[in-house]
Amino acid sequence: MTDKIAFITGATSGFGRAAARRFAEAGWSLVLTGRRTERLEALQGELGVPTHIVTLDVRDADAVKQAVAELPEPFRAVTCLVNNAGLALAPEKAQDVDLADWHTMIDTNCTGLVNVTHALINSLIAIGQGASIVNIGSVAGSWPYPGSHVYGATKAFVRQFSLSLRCDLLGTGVRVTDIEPGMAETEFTLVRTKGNQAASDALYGSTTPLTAEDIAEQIFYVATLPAHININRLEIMPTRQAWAGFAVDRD
Ligand code: NDP
Ligand code: 8X3
Repeated sequence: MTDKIAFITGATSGFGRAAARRFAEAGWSLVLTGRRTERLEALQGELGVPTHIVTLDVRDADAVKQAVAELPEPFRAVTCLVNNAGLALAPEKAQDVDLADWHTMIDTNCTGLVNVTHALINSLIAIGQGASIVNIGSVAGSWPYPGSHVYGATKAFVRQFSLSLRCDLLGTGVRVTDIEPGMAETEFTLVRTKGNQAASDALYGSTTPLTAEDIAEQIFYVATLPAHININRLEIMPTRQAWAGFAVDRD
């Protein structure tokens, strides 16, 4: 075991899986969670560092609490929590969505994230200097666009929760960062469109999106800075992405 342990939610795909590989490359021990057990097992098999896997739905507060309470002794002193598990659904306009999809985003991106934070916050404080919480927000938390509605709102929650946590954790040594990526090619759009591979390919095609590895590098960077440095927010876009102008309804 090393003295550095990262606890990563949503490690079965995208940013979370790439972050697991990045921390493993640097010799960190890992606690990896997600709902797809077979993917967690496959990742555990490839990493070559001490890795504890837990099949976990972050929406289930009791299961989250139990998973943390039952961490094997060598994995208990978590140094870095990466709150990455999340999703967007319902890319259509607000007036056309299923309410259940809004609830799923709030339950996962907001409630799930606070469930895991609450379960680990006191052990992170016990570590103190050098410990960190890295939350995965989004550009959607700051910049509105059609079809973002509740997704963007959940990421605004992640941003403000991150900043507010900084205030409460002042003096404990625990750092908090909100990483806010723009367009990145992962399974994100496949999930958002409920399995439409053509839509995902169209979004990421003919341009140069961020990769999961790009964001993993930033997660690792903020978690391994000298202990006296806290990056509060880190907004990252592909060079080939920017904002559109204001939309105007005309006669
Ligand atoms: P992926 O769909 O590739 O990965 C999402 C991960 O979240 C999966 O590992 C999934 O695991 C996990 N997850 C989803 N719901 C739950 C749940 N209820 N309980 C536990 N784990 C869950 O997408 P990304 O890697 O792109 O997304 C990671 C984060 O990055 C999300 O928070 C997303 O909002 C954010 N983001 C993504 C951007 C992008 O353009 N890709 C840009 C900005 C932010 P499993 O299904 O096995 O549970
Ligand atoms: C995901 C990035 O631009 O689809 O958070 O909202 S975007």
